[in-house]
Amino acid sequence: FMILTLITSILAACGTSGEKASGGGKSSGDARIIRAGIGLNDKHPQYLGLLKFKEIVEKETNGAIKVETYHSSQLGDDRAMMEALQLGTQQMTIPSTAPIANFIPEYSVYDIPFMFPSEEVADKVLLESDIAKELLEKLPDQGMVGLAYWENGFRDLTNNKVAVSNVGDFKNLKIRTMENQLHLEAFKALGANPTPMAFAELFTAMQQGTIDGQENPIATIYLQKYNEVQKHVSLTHHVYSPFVVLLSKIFWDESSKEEQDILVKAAKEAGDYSRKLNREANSTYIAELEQEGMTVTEITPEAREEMKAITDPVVEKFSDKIGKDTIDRMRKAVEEAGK
Ligand code: KDG
Repeated sequence: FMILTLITSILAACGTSGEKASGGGKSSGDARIIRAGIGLNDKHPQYLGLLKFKEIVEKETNGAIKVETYHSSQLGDDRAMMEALQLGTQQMTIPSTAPIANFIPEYSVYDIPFMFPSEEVADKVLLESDIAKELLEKLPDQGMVGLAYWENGFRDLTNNKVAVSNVGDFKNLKIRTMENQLHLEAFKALGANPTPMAFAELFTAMQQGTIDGQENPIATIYLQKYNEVQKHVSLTHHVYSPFVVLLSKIFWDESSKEEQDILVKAAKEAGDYSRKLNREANSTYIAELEQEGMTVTEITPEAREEMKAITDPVVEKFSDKIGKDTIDRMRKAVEEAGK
């Protein structure tokens, strides 16, 4: 299967008439092609946002740039897709910030538990602060260009063993985390038994019981049908996950200034659209999950404080890697945004 996937993606990267794989493989007329892949499925607001991006880009470039969209990890997991962007064999992907930290350690500032207190604050920081912008500006050194921040959202915990409401309940829970060192360590500190895993493998792992649970925003839990393989959801909101719209720097450099402006504007507009959809549906999804038989547990502010106190030393451990200055500036931006 792996070999087949590899051959398929090499063929696709080369285009039908065998042009070089740099930037966008030209295959339909003279249009340059953006192959855009995500891990989530075609019901998720992220995919609907991607379709909006496609619509805007194709219209505003008069078809000079075409966007091909792939969901459900059809082009690979977050890390593999970012590597493909670096090589220029894929042009676009929209990962959570967490796996970006494997390329740029400063991104782990977004992995600090309980950094953002609300969606409003997250919006102000991500869309307006200098520090958030500077983090995007670190991407070109890694062969990628950050067009905009989108929303994955506050992450909540699901599992099959216990309705988690307190720190003690994490004990020995086998939890899948994203491929991110800080997440892994934070769950260890909470007493869980975490293991990193690609998103595409998650459903089967829960189904087969090789793990007890996972953590993702409500939209993902509902739209990926995790209720079919999970009993409990706890509204821990332990971290706010931004998405970053990433473009291959090779494709970016081959685009005119005008096209670059269109790409950025389209990413921003589609991001607003996706964010709105994500938020509108949230309370409906929670009610639906309950109706489907899951227990839904709210977390008290005291319990959340306790979780924060336990994970704070982990943050301390990572502070050199992330950069003390980056952490301080992010905290200041959060404070400012909350005023
Ligand atoms: O499309 C984005 C997903 O691949 C991913 O980032 C989802 O948050 C996610 C996870 O848990 O892997």
